[in-house]
Amino acid sequence: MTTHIRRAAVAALLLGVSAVAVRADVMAPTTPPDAPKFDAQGSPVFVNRSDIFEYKALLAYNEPAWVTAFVTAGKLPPVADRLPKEPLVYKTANEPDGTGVYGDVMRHVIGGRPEGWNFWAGQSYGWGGIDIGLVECLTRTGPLFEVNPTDLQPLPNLAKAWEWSEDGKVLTVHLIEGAKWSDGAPFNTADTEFYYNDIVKDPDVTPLMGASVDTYAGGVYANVDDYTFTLTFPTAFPESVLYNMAYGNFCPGPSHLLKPQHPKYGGKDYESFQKAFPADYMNFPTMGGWTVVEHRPDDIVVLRRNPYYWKVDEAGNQLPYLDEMQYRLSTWGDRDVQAVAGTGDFSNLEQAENYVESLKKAADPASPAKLAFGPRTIGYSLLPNLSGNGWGEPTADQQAIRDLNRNLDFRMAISYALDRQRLGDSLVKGPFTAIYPGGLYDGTSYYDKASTVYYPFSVDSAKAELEKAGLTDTDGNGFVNVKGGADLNVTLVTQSDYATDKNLAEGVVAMMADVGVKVSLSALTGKDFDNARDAGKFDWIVVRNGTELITVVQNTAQLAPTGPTTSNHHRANGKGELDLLDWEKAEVDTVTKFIGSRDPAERVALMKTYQNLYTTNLDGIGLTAYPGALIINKRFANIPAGAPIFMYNWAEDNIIRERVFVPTDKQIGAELHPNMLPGKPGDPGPIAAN
Ligand code: BQZ
Repeated sequence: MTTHIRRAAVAALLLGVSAVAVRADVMAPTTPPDAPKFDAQGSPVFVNRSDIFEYKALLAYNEPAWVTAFVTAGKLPPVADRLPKEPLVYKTANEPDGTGVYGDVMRHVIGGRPEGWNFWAGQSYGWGGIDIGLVECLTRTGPLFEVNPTDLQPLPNLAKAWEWSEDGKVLTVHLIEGAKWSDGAPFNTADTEFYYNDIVKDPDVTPLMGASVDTYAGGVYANVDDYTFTLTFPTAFPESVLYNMAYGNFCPGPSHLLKPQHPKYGGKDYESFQKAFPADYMNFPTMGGWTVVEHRPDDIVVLRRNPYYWKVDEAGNQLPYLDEMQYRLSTWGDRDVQAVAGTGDFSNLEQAENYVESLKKAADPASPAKLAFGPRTIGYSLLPNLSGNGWGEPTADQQAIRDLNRNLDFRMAISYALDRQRLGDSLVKGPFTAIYPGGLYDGTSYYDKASTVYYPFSVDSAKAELEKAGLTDTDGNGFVNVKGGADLNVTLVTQSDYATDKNLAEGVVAMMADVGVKVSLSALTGKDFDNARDAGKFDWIVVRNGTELITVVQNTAQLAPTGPTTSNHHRANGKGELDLLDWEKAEVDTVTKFIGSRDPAERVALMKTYQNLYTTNLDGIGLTAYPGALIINKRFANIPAGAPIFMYNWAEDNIIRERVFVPTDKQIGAELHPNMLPGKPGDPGPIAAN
């Protein structure tokens, strides 16, 4: 064996890759280069969960003076009667700028569009923080970025407490008592029971983020009383389910409106159920700080404060401090532009192409906005469709591509073909982007470099692996051919709402062409993209990664195809069959063990195994990773230091908007419905006191 091959073989063995897999003309897999040093501006003030809030009754409560006019007019009960027995009380010491004052508006700009308000039947509100401010969940994880790692557990929210049985198979959950929906109806276990048994467990209903029984480790739901329920599990202590009770998952809807529309309870059919509360239906009841009172399609969505919101500050001020939220319906790129210009108030600077311009504008002392970079948590992957048994109803040509996708040589060829440095530089030059092989991110708590296998850029290695996969250019036109002689032609689905997604996808098309693989781009807007992804209608897809590859403990089940619908690129076919490859079965086994483990050292070891399986087998093919920056108008107070734009959740959750305020002398008088409150469900808009 020549020295070169021997060296490659030894390197491969050290990395746990079979020496046989490495050939003389193929570059040996290695570990990824260290990410360029990039210090996040500002770091969190780490606290324990108990430092942030508690649940307790206060002697007296306050509300904005203009709201009292509604009480005087008999349109609202007194504020004390609108609050739960023990409201959630934010502690002043954890409010960066202390007790706030009422008034003003936060003006968001977003790229999505509301489809309707039935989040529980899969309708999108348009993202960008609309749903985060309306739909509250049993637990909360966004603010965990500032929680000491030694105290890391989901924060209570609508669930104020929980405990496990001795054997770890029964979780008892205690809801906040006496909280009300924004229309005054009681919040209780009628809502959680409907959510679990008639949304999550109903195979004909899919909530917006796809929560299924697998999200809750197969739990069986039972009510105990109006404010207590249990989940009984087949395995002991699946503690990760508490993370899966946060945003996007266990966020109950108002069963008093939803249930009558559900086919099981007299509703016409499932389609009517999904469409029962269209985007022009106003004042849909929420548990969030605000409620939608106006929607001008393609123009703006306006929310007004929820007078029954169940959170207060230590001075007894009912929250939120901000009376209004606006969501200008534009594009994601425009959000950055308007935030630095001061016509918008908030942006997650996540499209790296906008960094230089945004940094330049924000650097001006006269800039209306402040910009702060966080950790490198925005990452993109190319996901090959790994289903071989019909998920997404493939044509014969598409099936042939899936069969190739399931061949490691083919996936290695893709990785070797990608110059990830050039991909990152095509977005923005400088220390921002890092070569990302895929899997867990460098710089996050479970990352282990030695467990990470990286197939680096090498055109020759890519061509050699294509040949091993049976692909050669038989007609000499520069593109490899499938059996039967036609050019292999892969369709790559990407999201057209973001310049970054398209730019990366175009980079992949060009680099694959350089090694002789023809790739055609299919750029889809928001919902079409989400639908194509969830239905398996793609050969390859470029995705912006979710929180599970950053935090591991949030949405853990989505780290692998642990259930029929948990993976983004390998789901069960129409018969519910999931044809896992051997290494996928090993991933599932590793993730399932992690979910059931309460031993920190064991969990670290399991994630090293997971990372090695994922990157050796190229489950997803990483592209690039980079830090995001939070852009917030300077007039706002109580913005926590070091708040990342994305970690356990997006910044719209992380900064705790219900505690954000604008000092009176900085308020800009931009409310569109001053001194008005949400009307009754279905009313055409907000209402005045008189
Ligand atoms: C942040 C986020 C808040 C969804 C969405 C959007 C959808 C996806 C993703 C992000 C937008 C913003 O992301 O890009 O900065 O404001 O809304 O929800 O990309 O198309 O389906 O997962 O969160």
